[in-house]
Amino acid sequence: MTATEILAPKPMMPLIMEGLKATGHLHCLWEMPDPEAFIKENAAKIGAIATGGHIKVDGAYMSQFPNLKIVANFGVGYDTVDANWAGQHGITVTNTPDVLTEEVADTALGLLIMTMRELPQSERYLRAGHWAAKGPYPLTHNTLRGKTIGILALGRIGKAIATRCEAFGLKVVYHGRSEQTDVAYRYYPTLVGMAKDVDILMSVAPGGTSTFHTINADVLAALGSQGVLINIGRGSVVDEKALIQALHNKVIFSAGLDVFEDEPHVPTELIAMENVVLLPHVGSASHHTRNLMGQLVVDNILAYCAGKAPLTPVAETPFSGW
Ligand code: 8YV
Repeated sequence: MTATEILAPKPMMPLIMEGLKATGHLHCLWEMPDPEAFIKENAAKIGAIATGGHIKVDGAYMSQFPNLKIVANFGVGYDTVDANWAGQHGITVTNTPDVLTEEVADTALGLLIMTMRELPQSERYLRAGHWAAKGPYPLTHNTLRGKTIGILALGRIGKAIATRCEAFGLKVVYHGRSEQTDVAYRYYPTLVGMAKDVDILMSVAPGGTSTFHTINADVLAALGSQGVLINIGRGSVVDEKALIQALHNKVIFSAGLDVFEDEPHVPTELIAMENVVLLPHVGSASHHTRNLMGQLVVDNILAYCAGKAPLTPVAETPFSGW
């Protein structure tokens, strides 16, 4: 059967809700008096799920819907969706690449400069009245001048960050699964090897089991006491406990983090530290970019509804017809 109905398990941004409601086939699970009963009664009719990473869309979840064809994920990262399972069961997963690349790269550079030049700390200093009372904010230990940055995962966003870093005069190197022939940056086959050689480690790596705790105590030790970690990718890539230890024991100098292991919960140890800059996962968070991402979610599902190819299927689920 062609499953015509669309399920939203959790609320998403108004642009997505309105775009999907306009089909006349959207079902908002949180509005149901008995969500479980709704799923039992309507499972076979559901062809599309729109998700924003708030719930785990794993094999167990997807298998409730025998005619599910598409899971449209809000975000370029789709670590909350089991895309391998989907691919094995004829379900297409879509994400929202490209439209957020420049915004996330901008945020990464902002976070990098904030961390290196202690801008949030110096702003706090001014607001606390210390400038007038105690004199100027101390000179910062760090600067971007003469530094080398190592990018973990040189994908679309990694490359946009690299371009910006070059413009700032930084030397760029990278580590990833494989060497890329179309870039001039030096490739390091191991992360520890790269961490030893760089001043700044910039993680853009996606989440999921294959990258879980890739940045561990060994990598942080290799980065060294003058080293700075910036994470704009996914919190799960960094062993947060090891990071807290490393910051506490001055194994590394400082960190700038936009993502965390258990969002929106940020360890109190990190919040108490002066040598970290913490952002609440705002990499892509402008109206401009989030609207583009939201529209892509809608357009992927509308493509399914019209029997057309999805716009942005992920690598694990190449489209071969509905
Ligand atoms: C979003 C992101 O904040 O695209 C991603 O993978 O991490 C961000 O752009 C996130 O997807 C919102 O849920």
